[in-house]
Amino acid sequence: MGSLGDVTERISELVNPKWGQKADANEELVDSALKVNTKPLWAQMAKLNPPAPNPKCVPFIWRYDEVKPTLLRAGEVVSEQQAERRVLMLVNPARDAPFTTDTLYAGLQLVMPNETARAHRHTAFAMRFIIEGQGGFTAVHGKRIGMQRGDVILTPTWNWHDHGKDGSGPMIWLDGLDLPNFQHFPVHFVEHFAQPRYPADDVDSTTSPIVFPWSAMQAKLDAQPGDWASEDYLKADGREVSRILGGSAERLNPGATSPAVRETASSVYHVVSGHGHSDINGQRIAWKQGDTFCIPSWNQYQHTAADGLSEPVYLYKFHDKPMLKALGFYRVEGVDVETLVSN
Ligand code: GTQ
Repeated sequence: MGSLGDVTERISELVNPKWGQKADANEELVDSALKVNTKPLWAQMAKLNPPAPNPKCVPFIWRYDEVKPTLLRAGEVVSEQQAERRVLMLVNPARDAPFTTDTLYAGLQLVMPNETARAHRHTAFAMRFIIEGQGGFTAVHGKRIGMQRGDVILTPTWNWHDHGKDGSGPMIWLDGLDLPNFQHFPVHFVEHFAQPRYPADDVDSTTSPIVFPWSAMQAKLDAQPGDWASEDYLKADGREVSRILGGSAERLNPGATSPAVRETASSVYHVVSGHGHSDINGQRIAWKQGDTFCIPSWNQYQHTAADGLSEPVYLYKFHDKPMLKALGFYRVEGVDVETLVSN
């Protein structure tokens, strides 16, 4: 602690700096700025206003064959009580969890027979793509939904949800959540229900607004003309599935290539069936059924189905377009910015 005189002296120095004490005027200026908790913007202008979107995350693929053995082992080693959710997070090699891209989180979740992933609710929004298994179900706010391979099931913000499984063998699905948002917005929290399961009744997946059966999605894709087709997952009234995350599925006939896209949105893709490759910013990534790969913002991407397949390739993806559009952050290369500005 200094004396009152010291404090008065220090305040007087801050309010009335004596310039020209240091040979380097710039260094003196920066020192002085730091003393009053400020920093010159001009030293960081290009970093804060970069010439192009600059995601930290990099394109990456998680091969199902490589991840699944560890996930199944977790089913033996980690009990349902130990793990509120038994998930292997898909962590981008350029960042730590929860970043799959800079805005999206993905994880592979496993439930074993007669287990309960206990009921909770949280601010984060989830959309799940069912990869494999029989007899799995998720209960969302009192509605129990049977899981079928290829279905997309939503867990809207703040809805109670628990997961379970009857029958034999593992149930595995891909979780997509907006968890990276909460690194910036400190608004995310969870509440646990008093019992492991929230009371629920069975519902018909074909009429539930939070289930998108694969059979219906495939029929829509197949009804479109052309070697490449894309369909959004939309609510009955045409809106995106949430204000944060959206989703779509694509069909690529054997040998077909999708249009090249470069957008500010990022995506997590999952290969529903077939095999092929994606060219992502000049890097070629080969994939097959079960694999999951990510495309960070502004990385140009284009998919190609392998030649000589007897069936089309189907891809699922979730993305952050609804959130970016709501905030006015969505841009796609080649589209005139002026038209977007007037929206
Ligand atoms: O199933 O509720 O992958 O709360 C991450 C957080 C799944 C879930 C995740 C979650 C869940």
